[in-house]
Amino acid sequence: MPKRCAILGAPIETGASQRGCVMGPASLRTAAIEDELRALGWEVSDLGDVAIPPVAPLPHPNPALHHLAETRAWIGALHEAAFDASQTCDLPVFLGGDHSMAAGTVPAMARRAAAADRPLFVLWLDAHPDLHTLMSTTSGNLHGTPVAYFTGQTDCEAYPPLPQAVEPRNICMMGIRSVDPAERGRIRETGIEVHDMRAIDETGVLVPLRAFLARVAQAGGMLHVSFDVDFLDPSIAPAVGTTVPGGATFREAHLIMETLCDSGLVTSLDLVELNPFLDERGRTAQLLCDLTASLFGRQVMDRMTRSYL
Ligand code: 4U7
Ligand code: MN
Ligand code: MN
Ligand code: MN
Repeated sequence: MPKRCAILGAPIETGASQRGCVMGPASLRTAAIEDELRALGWEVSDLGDVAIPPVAPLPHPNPALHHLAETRAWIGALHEAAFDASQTCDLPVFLGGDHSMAAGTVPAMARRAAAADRPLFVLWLDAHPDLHTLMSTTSGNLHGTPVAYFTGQTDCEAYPPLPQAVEPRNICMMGIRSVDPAERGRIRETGIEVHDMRAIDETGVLVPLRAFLARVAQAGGMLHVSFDVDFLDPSIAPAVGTTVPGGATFREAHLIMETLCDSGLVTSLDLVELNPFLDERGRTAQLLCDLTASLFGRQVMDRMTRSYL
């Protein structure tokens, strides 16, 4: 029986510092993501884009916050739509949209996992830990806050009530290379596993990834992958508003996706922060599409065994 995938667009850009992520889902569809996954033997249904009604401004004690009311509405709408999408398939793919959308998708996947009596694990591929609370962010850009919210930190009360928090020990971050002081403290307090770019230089991507996947398998967990375009080096992925030098290479990123495929553990995926306004002839959208294909089973050469350990 073919495995089923649902595609859900999340054209949200109110969490980012620059405009353009609203075009992310359209750009990934133009790169033919649906056809690619179908060619790999998956049954794919495109559920279209989520939308929100107009909202009134929401006051907040942190005057730096941008677009709190819209972002809050997006989080609520995405939570419901992502949960519904996950009920129709094995592996929903959420097309972003800025990373504040993970405040909708990840809690929805935690709710789905809890209903199946399984723990949710999160692989966070990003230059940033996105661990600001609504009080600690100084930029006020809410795409820097989803991890604080879905791990149940205080000072995120202006977001919708969290039905199901993600355990910090079930989160693994890779690619990190830009951490603000408040986030540094929160990583220490929560004990979230962080493999910064120096660690990846030292061990490669497979050592920490295999150890994490073994933990997920051992616990019988579901696995959500949140892929921020700025995880990649800006030289191969220019279409993002928050580029940081020294990111993952083309092969490091594909090897992660190929290994995730072999593990058979991934149960949902975010593709976030793609800003097509900043792209060069669609190359970042194309790369993101190819990386997704690797996660869904595309191989350079057929392999007899597909072991990830
Ligand atoms: B992204 C930042 F200050 N930490 O809070 C902030 F460095 O979803 C960046 O990972 C946040 O792209 C980046 O504005 C959010 C900054
Ligand atoms: Mn703004
Ligand atoms: Mn991010
Ligand atoms: Mn980032």
